[in-house]
Amino acid sequence: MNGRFYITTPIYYPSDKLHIGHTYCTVATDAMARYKRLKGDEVMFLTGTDEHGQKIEDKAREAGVTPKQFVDNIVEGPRGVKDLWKLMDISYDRFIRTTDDYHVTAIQRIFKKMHDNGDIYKGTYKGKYCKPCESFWTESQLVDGKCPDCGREVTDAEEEAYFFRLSKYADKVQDLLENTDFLEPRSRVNEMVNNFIKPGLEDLCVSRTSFTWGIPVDFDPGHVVYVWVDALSNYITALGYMNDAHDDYEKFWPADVHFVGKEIVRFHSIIWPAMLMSLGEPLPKKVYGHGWLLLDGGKMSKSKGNVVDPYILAEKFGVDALRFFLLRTFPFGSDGNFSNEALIQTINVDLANDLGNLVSRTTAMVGKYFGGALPAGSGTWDAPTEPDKELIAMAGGLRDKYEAEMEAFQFQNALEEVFKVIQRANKYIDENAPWALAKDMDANGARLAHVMYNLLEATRICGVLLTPFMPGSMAKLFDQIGAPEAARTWDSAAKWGALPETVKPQKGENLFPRIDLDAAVKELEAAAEEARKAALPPIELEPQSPDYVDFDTFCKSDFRAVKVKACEHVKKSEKLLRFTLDDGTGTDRQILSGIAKWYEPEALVGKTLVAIVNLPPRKMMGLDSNGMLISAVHKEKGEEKLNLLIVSDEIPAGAKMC
Ligand code: ME8
Repeated sequence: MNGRFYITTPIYYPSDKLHIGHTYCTVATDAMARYKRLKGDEVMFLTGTDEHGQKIEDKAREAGVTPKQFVDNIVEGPRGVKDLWKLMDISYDRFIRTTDDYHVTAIQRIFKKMHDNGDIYKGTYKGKYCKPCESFWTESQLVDGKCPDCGREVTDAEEEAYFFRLSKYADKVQDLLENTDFLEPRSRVNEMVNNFIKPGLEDLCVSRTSFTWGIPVDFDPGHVVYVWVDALSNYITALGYMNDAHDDYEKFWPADVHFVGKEIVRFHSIIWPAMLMSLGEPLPKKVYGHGWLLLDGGKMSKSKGNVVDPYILAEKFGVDALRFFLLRTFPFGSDGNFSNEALIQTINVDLANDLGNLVSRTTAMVGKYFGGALPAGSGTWDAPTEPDKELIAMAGGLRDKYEAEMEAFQFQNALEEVFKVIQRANKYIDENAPWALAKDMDANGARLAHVMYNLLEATRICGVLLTPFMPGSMAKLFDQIGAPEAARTWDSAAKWGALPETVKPQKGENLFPRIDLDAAVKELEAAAEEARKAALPPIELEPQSPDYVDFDTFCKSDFRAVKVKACEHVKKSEKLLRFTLDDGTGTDRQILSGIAKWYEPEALVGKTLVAIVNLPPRKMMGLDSNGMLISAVHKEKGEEKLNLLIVSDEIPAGAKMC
């Protein structure tokens, strides 16, 4: 009997463009949703964006737009969140934005309901707040005085606020975590219980008054709902809970699984169940906390500037190869180190070599030896050889093994099982040496046809099971091996022999071309450098000094107009120019200045500049420098820029600047 399956990704903060780390969870969720649909389940796959909070308000202000304009651009705009999911072939059924009217109304009702039942009360908030994480912390939760999630500075906060009686639910939540399979992987349970519940679960501050970009508490103007209460509730409001925009709450809630990154497990496994208990609603069946994609050992994040752009990778290597890599390479529950080399090697070894070659060799041989179609009878053989038996047993038993791994969200293991069969099939080609059999088609034609049939059939079964991971490429693979619709289904993946005997494969385009590792890595590094530069602020200025200088001290600095009589490079120095200057005294003044990077000496001759002339003389590269030329400095895209102060030629040499 087919069932229903409700799966969610976290809803993303549209404070910056998404990176490959964000893509990871959504691709995993998509593979899971497609797998369940393949099995015949009715699936609801929810994703969306979490658009409120101070961070977004601040970013919008910096960008000079309203918060709504700011999030609209990142969610709906070019190369925004929705574009990215389209590119990555993400088959979500529903997309929620927490600024959607129906969600806003539902949150106000949810907040009121918890208030009316006594679980939300008014008090004063005193504590620590981490702005980037939008999280409140108690003193005891800080690590070295800093935010335990991101390690950044926290600030003191005190304001009138509403509180949620989280403490009331501590025992029930502990029981849920310790005595059920609610939270996986199991290792995350200890972390939650020991770090958060056992030290004493305090009531949670659930409203703010210090900023406005949030859902207003409708019965107390000035308060906005804490962003996590707003965000977590998306999983039910998107189904129509306390609103009329949708009506599938009864059908899909409780969710089968929430996939979330490990740093937000706390919100999903403690706060979220407590909120649902307060609302009297059923709890989700499972929360799965996946690991992070790391870059050079650290979490990828925009604020660290170490992000990998999924657009660049997908455009270069293909969407399916990227999807496959993410789930094939890293165990879902643990952290994994992303590298361009690992990506390219996975594509070359698994996809180009093992799978791609299997398909292209087999389809080419059927074309060459049988003119494109296998003869009737190719599906059976009276005296199966050991390799026949092994290949058929492995491919025939693959679906069950794969299913067990997929049900446990072990994507890497599920793919490992599939690739064992692909590798076995490649070995089967070598064992049967079709090119040798083809030398005497009268004697060996029937055997050769059977070998080809077995190869196509093993490939087909693998293709069905790879479809959730690489939907576009597997549709092409089925066309190439000649699999009819009925041989692309979940049922057919457990049936050896679902491919018609007189199958007509079509050799087609190379599904996964081999990639030149060195060249591709160089190109990617260059693109990353470009992107890094583009992300830098266009102009960066030295902050103004907060300290006063007293007037008399300032007046002691003697700035004069000076005219350049001669200018040349200082020998053996890349930086220094040597200036001979008319300073109005009648005696030439020599100043050395480290500006060779920005100026050709000849171009400065005749110019009127500004120098401070009463600095003590200094020796540089064996030459005296008597003063300093004044320049304006700033940074553009991270690069230092310098402009000498060149003033009007009408100013006579020696004129004092004051
Ligand atoms: O947390 N590797 O949003 P978000 C793996 N709005 N996963 C990563 C990652 C990385 N390098 N970087 C980010 C939020 N993620 C909230 C969710 S749900 C009710 C509200 C994952 O955009 C991260 O772990 O900061 C999280 O699960 C998801 O991307 C969204 O992160």
